[in-house]
Amino acid sequence: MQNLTDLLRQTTGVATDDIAPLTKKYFNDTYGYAGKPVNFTHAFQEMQIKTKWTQEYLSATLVKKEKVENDEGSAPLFLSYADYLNSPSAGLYFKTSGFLNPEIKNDYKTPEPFNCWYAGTKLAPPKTNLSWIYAGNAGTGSQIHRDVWWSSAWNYLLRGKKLWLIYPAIYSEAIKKDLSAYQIVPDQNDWSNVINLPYKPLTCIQNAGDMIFVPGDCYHQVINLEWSLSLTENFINETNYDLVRNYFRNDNDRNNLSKIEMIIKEGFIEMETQK
Ligand SMILES: O=C(O)CCC(=O)C(=O)O
Repeated sequence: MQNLTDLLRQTTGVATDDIAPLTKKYFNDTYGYAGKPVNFTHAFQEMQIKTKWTQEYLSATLVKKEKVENDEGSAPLFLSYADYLNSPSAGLYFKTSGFLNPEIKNDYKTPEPFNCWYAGTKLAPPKTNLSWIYAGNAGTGSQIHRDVWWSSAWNYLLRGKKLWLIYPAIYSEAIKKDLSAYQIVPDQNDWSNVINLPYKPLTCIQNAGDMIFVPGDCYHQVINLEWSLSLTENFINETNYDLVRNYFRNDNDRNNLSKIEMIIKEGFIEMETQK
């Protein structure tokens, strides 16, 4: 790890902010509207799920078989959380998909700064759930990507350590044309590729209890440095609706575009009534 920490000193860090509590106004004014990535190191240290979500609890609750990524190149596996924990294969990355079961969803309340107009819409029940739980050993992680519908995300780490490489939005067009040039293959003995990328990412090591905000227009790659368990949710609200609308405009599906436009309108009306 020493090698990596030394190398990261040669990069620009993701902003860290030790404010607590985090209000919606402060978040929107400082990071949300500006689309600035940040690591909140204090505001969420005490989230109850950090202690409640033990291996025993998650094994008893996450019983649905999920498609688990396997870095050993074999076909994807379908495993419950307990199956995943019992698997001898070290390179599995367990990610929930689809709706988190209600029991798990009721274990936490989305922090107010990250309220989501799509998740909260009264127009029709959301078709997809934008919440995921991830668990994986050192070396597993998420390849370089932008988030679903170009929405923004918060990622809360319950256990472990993650390395984040987040590219400022200005590089997105160039990165999109040459994604593989930005894909780092983790090597615990040699992290030099982190500083040899064509465009330089902002970097950050996320520790348990930290919450990272990733704006929807930033490509990012995440590598687990230890066994890690995290909860992540995407959101659409007054800070980023325009980006999401652009995603649907580019997608050429008039039906989806008109649905998201109705959700945006509903979001603004809701905001007005809360004033
Ligand atoms: O924790 C991870 O693997 C990365 C999460 C992430 O980037 C995402 O959900 O978009």
